[in-house]
Amino acid sequence: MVDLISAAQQQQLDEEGYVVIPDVLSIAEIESYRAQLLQLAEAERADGKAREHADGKGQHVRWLVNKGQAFEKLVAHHKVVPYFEHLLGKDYTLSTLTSNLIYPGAPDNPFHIDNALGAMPEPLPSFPMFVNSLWLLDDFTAENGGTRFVPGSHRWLRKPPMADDPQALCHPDEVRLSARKGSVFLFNGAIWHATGANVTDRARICLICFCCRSFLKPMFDFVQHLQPEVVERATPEMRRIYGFESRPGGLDVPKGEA
Ligand SMILES: O=C(O)CCC(=O)C(=O)O
Repeated sequence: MVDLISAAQQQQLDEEGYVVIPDVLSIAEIESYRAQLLQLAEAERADGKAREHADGKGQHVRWLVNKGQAFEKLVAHHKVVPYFEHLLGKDYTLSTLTSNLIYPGAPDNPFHIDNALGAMPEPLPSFPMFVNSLWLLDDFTAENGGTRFVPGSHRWLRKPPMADDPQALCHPDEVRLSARKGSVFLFNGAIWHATGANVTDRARICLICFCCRSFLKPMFDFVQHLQPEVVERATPEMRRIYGFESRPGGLDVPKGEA
């Protein structure tokens, strides 16, 4: 049974560019994902394979569906899929499934917009191309690295200032996400956003499920790089989200080479 988006949420998505979906993850799921991510992050640091950012105070653990079966539950979660469909069309695909660990001492990061939007000429497209979702494994606050973002900035069709411009670290209309763990912060990838500084003594962690329109090139090539058992377990909906139905091809293939 699919949960429907309310008219107020649709309006908020259109005008403000984001929504917080409450109570997506249970306490047991939150604790289990958080512990798994901390373990994976530590192992990747020990192996010299860590994907660090924010002066080494931030870390991404990527390719999650190949690193634990529990992460597959995020791919087609019934409480979140309707939002992606609403914004990106029913044939949307997964671009990355990753995570962001923001450790104590992390600084404010400069604003960015997601993926290919940063390389496109202005004005940016006026319809959503990419939709990001952060699955909160801690309460997010203004102190612990709650995401900084400028509500409604997707409607400006402009890129944020370059990272070395002081205005990339401060906008008069910016807010810092304050939301409960277990909720999902879902937003148009064209919103100006960034991780905030963590001035507490505990890591702030989220899972990230980032999706795009089916005609765009995803950041991760799931079709090529998923473990065979992950593909085997995938439902038809998950296969479509992984991108198995949006590969080049079709009828117009050179003779003798099909
Ligand atoms: O973890 C966060 O607060 C923000 C993540 C982010 O900026 C992104 O996924 O593009």
